[in-house]
Amino acid sequence: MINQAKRQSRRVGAVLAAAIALLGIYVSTAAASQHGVRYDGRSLIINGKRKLLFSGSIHYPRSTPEMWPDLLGKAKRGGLNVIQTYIFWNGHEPLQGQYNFEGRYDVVKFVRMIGEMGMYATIRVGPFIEAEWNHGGFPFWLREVKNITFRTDNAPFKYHMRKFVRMIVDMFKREKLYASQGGPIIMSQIENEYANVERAFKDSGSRYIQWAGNMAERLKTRVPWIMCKQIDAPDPLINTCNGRHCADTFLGPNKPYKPSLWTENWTSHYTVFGEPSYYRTAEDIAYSVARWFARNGTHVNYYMYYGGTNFGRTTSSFSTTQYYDEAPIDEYGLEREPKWGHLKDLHRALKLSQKALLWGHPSVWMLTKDVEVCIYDQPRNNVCAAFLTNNNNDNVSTVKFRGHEYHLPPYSVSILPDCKTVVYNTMTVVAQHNARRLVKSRLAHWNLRWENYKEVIPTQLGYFSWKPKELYLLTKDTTDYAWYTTKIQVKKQDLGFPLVLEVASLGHAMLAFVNGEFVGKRAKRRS
Ligand SMILES: *[C@@H]1O[C@H](CO)[C@@H](O)[C@H](O)[C@H]1NC(C)=O
Ligand SMILES: *[C@@H]1O[C@H](CO)[C@@H](O)[C@H](O)[C@H]1NC(C)=O
Ligand SMILES: *[C@@H]1O[C@H](CO)[C@@H](O)[C@H](O)[C@H]1NC(C)=O
Ligand SMILES: CC(=O)N[C@H]1CO[C@H](CO)[C@@H](O)[C@@H]1O
Repeated sequence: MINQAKRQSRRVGAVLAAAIALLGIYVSTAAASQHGVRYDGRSLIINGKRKLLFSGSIHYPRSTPEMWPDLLGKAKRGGLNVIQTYIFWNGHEPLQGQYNFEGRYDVVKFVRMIGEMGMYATIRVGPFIEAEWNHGGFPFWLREVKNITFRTDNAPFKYHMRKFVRMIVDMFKREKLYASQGGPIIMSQIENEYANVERAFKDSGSRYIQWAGNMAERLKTRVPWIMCKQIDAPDPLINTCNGRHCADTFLGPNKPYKPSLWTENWTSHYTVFGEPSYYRTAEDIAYSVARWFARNGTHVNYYMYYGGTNFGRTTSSFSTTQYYDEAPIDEYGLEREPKWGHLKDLHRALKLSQKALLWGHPSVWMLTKDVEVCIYDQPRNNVCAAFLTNNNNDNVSTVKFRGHEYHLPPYSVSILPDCKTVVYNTMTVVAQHNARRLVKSRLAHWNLRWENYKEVIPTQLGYFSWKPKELYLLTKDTTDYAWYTTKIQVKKQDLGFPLVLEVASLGHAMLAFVNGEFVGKRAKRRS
């Protein structure tokens, strides 16, 4: 829609020389009338147009602004038309009232760049985001607010949440970044997988989720708000699916007039220390995405499309600094083949089926005990697209469909954009394979100056306490380390008995010293 605005403005410019002054007026008046995002049971409708949406997560603080144009370009060439990101509160407000929107945290620049590339953006405000991010995105100071309880019907929490969400929304509005203003943002998310904790909060939890939905709606972005994994998302918010196989696990939108949106389809898994990295094949991802579109889906998001790097201390406990290296774009910003290419081919096949998918009539039936047919049909306009799913994990299925014979590889979906020709099969990878080889950089050898990152280790905080203080409270999230020292006088008559140092909680890891001498260590494994 950026392109559309540009094209229109060029026309205006041809008629009137004072185009620049006029552009502003044109955009703002047009915004009020035709721009905006609506939805119905089939899809999102962006500025009056239905679209199939292929979205990928790229988190701005997990790469540098210098990398963004290249990453976004690769995403676009991979067939994506939406970029999804979380908003990272503790990066933006590390100290209460002191904001940071610079460098890797320049989210306005990031979103604007997405628009300039002709793509849309989805903004997941949270503000609790999890995201394997330090403290799930909450700034440490929030915890010190009197009487606060996070993510429930608690007045101090709601006060701070609303304040932050409003600040972010106002900023995007000021920069005219919502689709309703001619910008790229087509959706925003409030909260995040709240259903995981809702039951623990009982009534207060459901009151909170209603409040969060209403609070978000009142901010009047004129683009839809969503809640992921939240079956009771209040109207008009859309409940969306997160998972690996949403076509077969999602219970569906909670109202018939809401579309099926998939906000997190895990392309891999984040890596944790001490465990091998998780691998998900291109074929398996393609299978579940093809099935999703076969069964009424119109929006998918790859989590992550590019994971990047957890710089400094931004990662959550146990997660490595390398985030989703197995995504279609690896940590270094290189296409990971055949994942990137196989998904690009999938997007092309789905786009060829777009007319049928968005306007056709869906029907589903079993052709044999293993083969499911999903078609989208509009005989009047001669439009038809079909998906043939072979659910047999071991064997090829040979079937007849509309007078033609098809050999369907095991565990695969074939896409027939004209209900006749197979243009894509999820098991048949034609994208080239590649491998990453690490070689010493000539540049690095030659003239690159390395710097050490030094974490300041506090020596004395001058604290005295009868009990060890909680680390987080003590260090205010400036470091992950603390020394606890204590003095024990051993009486003469006890000498000769074995002395035991007992520590009730280790945190993640502990080194113990007695009289300055190292006596042992313990590290907890991830639960
Ligand atoms: C915190 O809660 C206590 C007990 O409910 C109440 O007495 C106190 O006024 C509250 N403090 C603040 C700052 O809200
Ligand atoms: C797709 O949507 C149609 C119309 O809302 C519905 O009848 C059908 O059951 C849906 N198909 C699946 C697989 O959920
Ligand atoms: C695949 O075919 C073989 C040979 O006909 C058969 O024994 C096996 O049960 C089949 N596997 C499945 C999952 O149907
Ligand atoms: C909705 C869905 O598919 N959720 C699954 C996501 O994956 C985890 C394991 O990685 C499952 O436990 C969930 O059921």
